[in-house]
Amino acid sequence: MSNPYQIHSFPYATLSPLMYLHDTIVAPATPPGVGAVAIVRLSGPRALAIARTLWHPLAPAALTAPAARRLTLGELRDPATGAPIDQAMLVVFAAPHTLTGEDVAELQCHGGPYIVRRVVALATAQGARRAEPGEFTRRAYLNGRLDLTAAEAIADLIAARGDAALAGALAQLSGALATRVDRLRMQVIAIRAHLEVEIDFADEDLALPSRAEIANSIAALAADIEVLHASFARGRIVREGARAAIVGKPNAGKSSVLNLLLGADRAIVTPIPGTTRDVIEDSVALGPWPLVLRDTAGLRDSTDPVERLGIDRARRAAAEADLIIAVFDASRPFDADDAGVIAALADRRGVALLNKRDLPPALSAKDLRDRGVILPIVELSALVGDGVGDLRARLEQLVAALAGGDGAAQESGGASLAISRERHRDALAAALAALRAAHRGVQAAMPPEIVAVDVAAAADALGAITGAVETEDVLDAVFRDFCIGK
Ligand SMILES: Nc1nc2c(ncn2[C@@H]2O[C@H](COP(=O)(O)OP(=O)(O)OP(=O)(O)O)[C@@H](O)[C@H]2O)c(=O)[nH]1
Ligand SMILES: [Mg+2]
Repeated sequence: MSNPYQIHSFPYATLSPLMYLHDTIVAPATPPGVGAVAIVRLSGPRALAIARTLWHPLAPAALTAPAARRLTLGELRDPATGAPIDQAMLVVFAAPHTLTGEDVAELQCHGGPYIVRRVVALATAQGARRAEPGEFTRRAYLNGRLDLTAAEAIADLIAARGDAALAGALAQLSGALATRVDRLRMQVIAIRAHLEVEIDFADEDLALPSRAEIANSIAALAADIEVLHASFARGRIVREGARAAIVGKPNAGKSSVLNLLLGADRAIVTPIPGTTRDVIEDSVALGPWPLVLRDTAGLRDSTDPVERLGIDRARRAAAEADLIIAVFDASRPFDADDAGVIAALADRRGVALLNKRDLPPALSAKDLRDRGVILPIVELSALVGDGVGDLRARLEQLVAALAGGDGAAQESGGASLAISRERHRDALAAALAALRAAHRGVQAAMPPEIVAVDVAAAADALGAITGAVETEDVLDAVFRDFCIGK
């Protein structure tokens, strides 16, 4: 598909030198450690020249200029001493159709940390500068190779922990979000254009849209933005996974349930009530989604100051969770601590577990229902591992519903596109606030100049999402989390 961001130009002549240095950067593109191959990447006007001072073709001298986009085998040597360092492939890409929009050279050497350090040091000795985290992608953005949502999608692809996150990141990389946001922004700009005409030709007899028409189009646009804004809850779950807090009274088997779901001995399990103090977090794949599980301290009235701190953390984890896994001990009669757990479940999604069903029963599903539990109830034995299939299936259904994978989102007409970053959510919220102010202005018959200010603010807020409107702090926020060499 065509890249809608080709229409925006990023004239670096107008950027401050701090934002864009025309130098050549170098960094390993592969992670630190031992591997079959390590890639050292150079980008900038001297990328090819610097690579060629280090790398010499092994084939006959005719091959002195390696063909663009072709891997060529050669030898890396220290230019100062001529000492050989490694055999390596070189591939060069000539600007502008490259990763960064600049000349790019990649040296594929053997994957030893020492070799990589040597190659990077030799490149810097030849005048390259070590890249900042995310600097390659930042250059790609500044050169108009990708918009900010695509840059973020690359980070999301790398961080993806399941098929759903991968699919979401790929859709965003191919421009789904950028196209949607850009269309909204064009509509805002069209409204602004109407207002400008009204300002400029106030005295002329032109067929301008009426106030009511403008108010209606602002309201319709705000409704569309609201839909995208509201998709954050779904999108975050697709990208990061849903968060589940495992809560219950002490000794109910919470840590055993965590270990069972993880298939690993992650949390300490003992017969002593009050074993878990801190929140213990780990994630498990449920179909295409990751589920982040948090095991917590047992909820009860305690006088032990350390345990009380743990219980505070448990309550916080429960408040932050998308889902609650409430664990009850089926081998013990219902007590005040269980009642306290049920009180914490009001209006929450999740599942109630009747654990320890391998023991003689003292508490039934009906007892829990009678005490006001409305969550689905799963009976299991975390010790024996019996019932875990039911639990996983239940949890997967719940996560699917939260992530909009239950078909509801698709039915509502393409609304399955979801934002997954707070940056996007906050920008949409700013656009909404500005449009609402504009709407109030139109209804209060404010002069078009005043309304136009709010409409322009809405367009800018939307433009910040893709980078069509850029500020230094937005760029810093986007690229801060990238790794070196990306
Ligand atoms: N028989 C039986 N024992 C279980 C089962 N699940 C857990 N237990 C035992 O119950 C005790 C407490 O288990 P934990 O998983 O530590 O319980 P917890 O809820 O994390 O307890 P705290 O961290 O103290 O709040 C341990 O001795 C477990 O082996 C079960 O399904 N059946
Ligand atoms: Mg525990």
